[in-house]
Amino acid sequence: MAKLILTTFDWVPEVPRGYVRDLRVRWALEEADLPYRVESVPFGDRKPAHFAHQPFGQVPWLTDGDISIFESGAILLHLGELSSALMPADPRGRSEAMEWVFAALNSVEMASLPWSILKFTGDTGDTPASKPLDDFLKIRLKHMEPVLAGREWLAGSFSVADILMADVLRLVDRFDGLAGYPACGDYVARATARPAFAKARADQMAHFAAADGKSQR
Ligand SMILES: N[C@@H](CCC(=O)N[C@@H](CS)C(=O)NCC(=O)O)C(=O)O
Repeated sequence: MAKLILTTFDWVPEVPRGYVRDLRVRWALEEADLPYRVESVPFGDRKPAHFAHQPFGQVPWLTDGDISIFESGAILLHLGELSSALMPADPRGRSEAMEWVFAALNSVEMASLPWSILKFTGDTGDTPASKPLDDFLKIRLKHMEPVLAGREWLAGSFSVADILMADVLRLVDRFDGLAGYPACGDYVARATARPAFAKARADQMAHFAAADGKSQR
């Protein structure tokens, strides 16, 4: 039986499928070829046991034996300790990977998520309320563009930093937000062409599709 257990929702609506953050964890597990299994918690009726693992009632979380970890970034850093396919072995490469993990989540996703939420609602980004969010994201992309034009992967070799950065930018790309940033677009295309991403995405889509029609919501 697999020691690593990834928990996600049993079902989500169509729109977020392919983008639920368990995909980041699946992607890392597939890259590292680590055995794991997936368990589900109700999307609708979130029980105290769910909040005991994820205090915000969200997903994903990962258990590794008696360790339970929430936050996709923390989970990927934990997995990085288990496989050199996810984290450079040399100290400089490791610190570069870690800084880019935080940059993905704390500098880029901080700007991309509010922007994406607006896009989900159909906002065009040019209203007085949404323009500052549009500008905030554009500043981040403007600075990511030369970084990604100059390297294949963020920390030398492919790492958990690339899984997080590519997944963050992928959601921007979904709403054509990378149109003026070709290096960012090429990076997302390069990352998502990896077989481990394709497997992770297909598995997530199959997981949620399998629940369609069941009456647990
Ligand atoms: N910072 C958290 C965010 C987790 C998150 O936003 N999860 C979403 C799915 S991608 C969720 O559970 N949404 C349902 C909700 O917020 O109620 C992480 O990276 O793990």
